[in-house]
Amino acid sequence: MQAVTAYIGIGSNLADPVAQVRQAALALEALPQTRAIACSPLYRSKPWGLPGQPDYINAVAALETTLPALELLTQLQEIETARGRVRTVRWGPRPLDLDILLYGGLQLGGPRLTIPHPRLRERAFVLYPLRDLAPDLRLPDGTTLAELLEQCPPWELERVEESELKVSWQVQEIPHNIGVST
Ligand code: A4P
Ligand code: MG
Repeated sequence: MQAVTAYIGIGSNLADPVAQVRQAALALEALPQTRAIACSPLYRSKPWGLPGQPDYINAVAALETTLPALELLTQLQEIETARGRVRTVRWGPRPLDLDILLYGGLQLGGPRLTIPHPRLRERAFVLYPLRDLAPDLRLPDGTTLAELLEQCPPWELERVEESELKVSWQVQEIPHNIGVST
């Protein structure tokens, strides 16, 4: 299988979220059949969906992988479980949440997996780190990231200071077309 570029949303709001995101980046780097390309800067964001929980730390990672999408999801869920994730309340607090945001040009609506991620378009904590990695990105339906950003101000989103960070990858320039490769 030809390698596909996948974007993974990383989120944490429990148990030292900055460290959780850093560890998650390392775990993604170690996935089989996968090469880590880049990790965005980290952002602090107010909880979306369910108020009254701690602030989140969010980032997005770009991977090149030959894992099929469902197999990638299984691997991500194993990483979440290893980080102590217990699924209780939807949108509730969690030490680690890993979402497949995009998987090449794939559009999928299955019982276990929806790609692009169904709430991608309305979440500043996903769109701004995606812009850091791939400003010219297009969704499989042709919508540009720039169009989505226009509709989604960076409300209650702030960059985490460099001094708080120890993520292993540098942000790199990513080729323009990877968001639509298959
Ligand atoms: N699933 C379907 N599509 C996908 C996909 N593209 N990637 C299924 C990952 N999983 C996908 O997810 C429930 C089920 O979604 C999975 O079993 C999988 O088969 P989950 O992780 O078990 O539960 P969840 O995360 O509570 O639900 P959900 O709907 O995935 O929530 P979200 O959308 O991940 O939101 N606020 C801030 N500021 N930052 C955050 O990161 N995250 C959430 C979680 C809520 N509020 C937040 C943040
Ligand atoms: Mg999730």
